[in-house]
Amino acid sequence: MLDKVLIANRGEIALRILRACKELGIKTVAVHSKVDADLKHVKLADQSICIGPNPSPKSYLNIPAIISAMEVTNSVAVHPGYGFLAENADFAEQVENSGFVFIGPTAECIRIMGDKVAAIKAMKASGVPTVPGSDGPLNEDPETLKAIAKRIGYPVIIKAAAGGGGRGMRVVENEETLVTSITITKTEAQAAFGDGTVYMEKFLQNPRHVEVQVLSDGQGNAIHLGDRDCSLQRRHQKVLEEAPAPGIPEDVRQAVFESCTNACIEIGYRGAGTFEFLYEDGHYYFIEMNTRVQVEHPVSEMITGVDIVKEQLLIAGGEPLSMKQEDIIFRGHSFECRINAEDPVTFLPQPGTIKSYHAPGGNGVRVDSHIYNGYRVPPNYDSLIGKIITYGHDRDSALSRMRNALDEMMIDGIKTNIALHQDLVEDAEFKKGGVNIHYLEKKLGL
Ligand code: MV4
Repeated sequence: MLDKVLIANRGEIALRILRACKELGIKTVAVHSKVDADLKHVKLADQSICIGPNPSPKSYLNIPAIISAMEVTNSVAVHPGYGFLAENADFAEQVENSGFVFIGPTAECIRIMGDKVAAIKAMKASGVPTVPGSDGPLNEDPETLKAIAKRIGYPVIIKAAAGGGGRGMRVVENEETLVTSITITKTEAQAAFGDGTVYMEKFLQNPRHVEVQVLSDGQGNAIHLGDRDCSLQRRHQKVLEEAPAPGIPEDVRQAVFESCTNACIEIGYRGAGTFEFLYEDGHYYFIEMNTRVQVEHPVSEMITGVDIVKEQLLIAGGEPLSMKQEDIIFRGHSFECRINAEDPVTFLPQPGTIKSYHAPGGNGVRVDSHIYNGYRVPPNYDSLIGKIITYGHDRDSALSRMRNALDEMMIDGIKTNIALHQDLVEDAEFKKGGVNIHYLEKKLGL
């Protein structure tokens, strides 16, 4: 068991990690920037250290400062949360080379998944269904490129191997614009990521974003915690998620779950991970793997009873997975609304002081948030200030609990997106289940 864990993150996920550590009797170290000294988890941690000024590159992304903090506090492991250094292979490598435990997969695994071409190749080899595509990086020969696109069929999408999460992509409708589009995407990828490698996929017009949560111990054991539907997004920012993904044929789902756990074993995956798929017309297509705990992990916890962050800590401590797939009982339905400090019309971040806060409650309602009365939301970081998660025996009851929870939640002093969520939970199409990735942006008139 890990003795002392340093939490290299902030906000709600830092508090989430702190709670899991405390449940397991693990000592905690909080690291924070100057403006974050009053964060809730900083107050609750056994120890805390200021690692630098407010800009993330000088604090939460400052690798030497974080490793130094581990040294001076005698921490044995670091939990990176999500964002910041969570998927930085160099960080994982330096942590391990300094004799500490990185709570996550090996640096090698992070590096493979960070290279989308390598990730797709590894997944395809393990039997995970992928998007019809170039099966590797694109070269410069116009005739070869045209032949690949012709085989796949237009429209196609050109993606940067170093991209992901919606960065470095371009849709191509026909052969006339193919070669120039590839050249532009390569140039942009080189400038943005220092790597101009690009690949081609069939462009799926109206897919859903469905992802599969896995846990794997790196000792030959892997399980899945089912899927989540994260199609409600705006500009690649997820807004409202649910588990399970509604309306997918059971045999198709089970086959893809099994391919994910097989892939985990084959690549020696360690920790919590997420396989991202596009789902269209009854088929799953793998697009990326996330090698971290995700914002929306609670909906999977609600329908399985598994504490994903506790499992991450146990796996990092060297324990083999304590449960088998048969032990995982899927029950009911869960939704998560991400509460952001943002303007409801412009979606611009709205930092400021929370004058008054009342959290919702009741049966099947969970709130993961670090905010409190008098807390000042700083302008330097992501605008996520909390998440409301509800559970119900079925989709309708989980949704009606969410409706009540949103009505109960009161945040005074800053603008939030609560009203947007209140609108969404009443939306007729969303209530039916299964809207695609374009639904929210279309509804918002974008
Ligand atoms: C796609 C696609 C359609 N076809 N790939 C955007 C984020 C990145 N993770 C992958 N993305 C997409 N890849 C093919 N072959 C459409 C998207 C996409 C998207 C995916 C998931 C959630 C929201 C999205 C919004 C726009 C485009």
